[in-house]
Amino acid sequence: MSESKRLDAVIVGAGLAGVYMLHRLRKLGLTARVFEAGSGIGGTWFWNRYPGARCDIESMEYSYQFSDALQREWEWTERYATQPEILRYINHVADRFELRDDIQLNTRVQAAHYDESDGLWHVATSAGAVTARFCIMATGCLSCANTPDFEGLGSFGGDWYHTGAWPHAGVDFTGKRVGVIGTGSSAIQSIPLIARQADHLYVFQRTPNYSVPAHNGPIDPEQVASIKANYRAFREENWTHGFGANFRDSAALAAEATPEQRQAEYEARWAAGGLAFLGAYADLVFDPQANQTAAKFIRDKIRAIVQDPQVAEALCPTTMVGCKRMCVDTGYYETFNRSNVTLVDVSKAPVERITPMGLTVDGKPYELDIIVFATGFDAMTGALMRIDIRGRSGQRLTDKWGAGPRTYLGLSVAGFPNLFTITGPGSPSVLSNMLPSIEQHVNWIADCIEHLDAHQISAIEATVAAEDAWVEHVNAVAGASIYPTCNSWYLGANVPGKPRVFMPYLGVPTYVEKCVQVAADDYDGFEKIACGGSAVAS
Ligand code: N01
Repeated sequence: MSESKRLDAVIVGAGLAGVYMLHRLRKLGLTARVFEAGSGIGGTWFWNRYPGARCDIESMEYSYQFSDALQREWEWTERYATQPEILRYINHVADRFELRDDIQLNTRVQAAHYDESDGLWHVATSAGAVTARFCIMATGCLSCANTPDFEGLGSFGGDWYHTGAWPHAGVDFTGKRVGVIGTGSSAIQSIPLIARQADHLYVFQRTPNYSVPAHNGPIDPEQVASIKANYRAFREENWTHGFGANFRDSAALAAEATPEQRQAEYEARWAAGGLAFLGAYADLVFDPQANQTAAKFIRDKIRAIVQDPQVAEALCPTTMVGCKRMCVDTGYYETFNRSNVTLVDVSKAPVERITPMGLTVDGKPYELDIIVFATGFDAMTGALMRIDIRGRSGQRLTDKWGAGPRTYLGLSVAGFPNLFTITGPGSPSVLSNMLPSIEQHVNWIADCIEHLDAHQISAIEATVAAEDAWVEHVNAVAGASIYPTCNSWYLGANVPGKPRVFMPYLGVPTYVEKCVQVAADDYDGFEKIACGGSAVAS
């Protein structure tokens, strides 16, 4: 690409966010190009190909709604779609809306610098430079794999993989001694399948997680027909829920229910399966005592499933339910009844080092042929911070966010004009059904750009005051909940040295209302620069 290539917008990342952003900008008549580091589109669903990878939001909800024809015609096969099926879906969308011409694969965006003299973003990629008025980060919340810096990794004589960068050819575990490090969602999905193949599986667990059964299966055609007959209403109803998904939220409080009522409610939700378990009572994520009623219920389930009492106890979390993201599994706890599976507690004595033969914990060697790092991501900020992003006066995003991310609405950063972050920190993002949240952000950004052009405004940027107030609000809302009570990736606690700041915004409906109001109030909290350079009075 030549130095002079000039676009209206650069979009970074060709996952579900980047693909739809391109579609919206094309409809506005803008020249836009998506740059994607991978060799295919799909983002999360391109990279996370580990065994058992599937979405834990139900298929009928985890799909685009911008095209009624698309949502009526696409047929999901299972209650929870597998990674290959979702990847096929994204590719179908790219073909159906003829988006591929403007998606450049195998191209990593390395830097994006705002030049105040020309009001443009100067973007450096691994395939050359480009300039654009808008720079839109569709980089994903969980796209920067975190492989802890274990001593001796380079000396390991076997093979190792990270769940978030899985080989396309797959991995054959047959007859192998396998170690999985981590027990988050990726591990909990992959462990039952790896255990079926491996000669022996060692699970190295630092913190146990709560998981509820998926009860996955073929999608119910009658349910599909009934949703499709009134898809819009189904979406609208789901969007009124706190997590923006159909968790069958109850208004009842666990604190006010009798033990018998709670037991019946939790049993019914356990039997139905899925994350809707958290919708059982309205106070579960706000009242620690209420939360512990759900925690005890799940611990009792674990003790009933896992035959070895010591292993069962080690698998029982002591944290609040939901403060680390809840998991949804198929046969996870049952897997620990297999004779070829060993749980190794690394909470007190960590994995000391990787050796040529495997790894050691507390002086004890474990011989392994394959190590699977299910160790998660530098969430929400990692993918942005590894790009050299500089705003006004050359300010680096890494400096601005040195003590934690600061945004207005998770969409805009003061000092970085015409830079947008899709599902950025400070927005519901990972505390919501990601796909509708992506669509909401893409629509907001596209509408904003349309507004700017209709009013001869060349640039828009969050004010410091609006950003400060928003960051304070995000923290205040989180502080009133159980979320900051454990070492989760929501807080950045999984990455050594990362500032502990609660990053997502809790509460889809309040958030969406705020975004609508901001736009209706002539982009309240934003500074606008008229074409020609002067500030536009608000
Ligand atoms: O990552 P995680 P993930 N030594 O961060 C452990 C989404 N997702 O890839 O808890 C030993 O949750 C770490 O231990 P601890 C979903 O939002 C969705 O599983 O920090 N262990 C933890 O157990 C999810 O939440 C889907 O003490 C170490 C694990 O590694 C998010 O992605 C599927 C360690 C990391 O768990 C991330 O999930 C998959 C160390 N040095 C993922 N470092 C679905 O939709 C880390 N750990 C289904």
